[in-house]
Amino acid sequence: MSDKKEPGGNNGSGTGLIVERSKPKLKKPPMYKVLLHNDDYTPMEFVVKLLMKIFHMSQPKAEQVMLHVHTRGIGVCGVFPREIAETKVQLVIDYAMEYQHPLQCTMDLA
Ligand code: TYC
Repeated sequence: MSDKKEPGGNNGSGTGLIVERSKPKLKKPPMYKVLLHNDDYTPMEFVVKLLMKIFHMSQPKAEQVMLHVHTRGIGVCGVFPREIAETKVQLVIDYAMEYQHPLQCTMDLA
């Protein structure tokens, strides 16, 4: 007997019961890197404070990330689902603007 006319497959018993495979179709949300960009004007101490405040980094970790961005031009502050990444980017931009620093922050698919 052929299974061709049973799109969901059958159980070979001849009862016509369709066997459903129970593979969950839930997908993990796409994740985004939040990227900090270097510039020549924003003070190093300000960047460290911002990383501690917005990304909950320890001071040594924040100093490490700031120095990475300072020397390499760009660096990852964290990886988050889209809405959280968008919020972090806006918090960084708003905080920098409040103190009139030209610090730039963007996000990119991880
Ligand atoms: N380059 C800045 C300076 O020398 C420091 C800095 C680091 C600025 C990281 C932005 O994302 C940045 N004061």
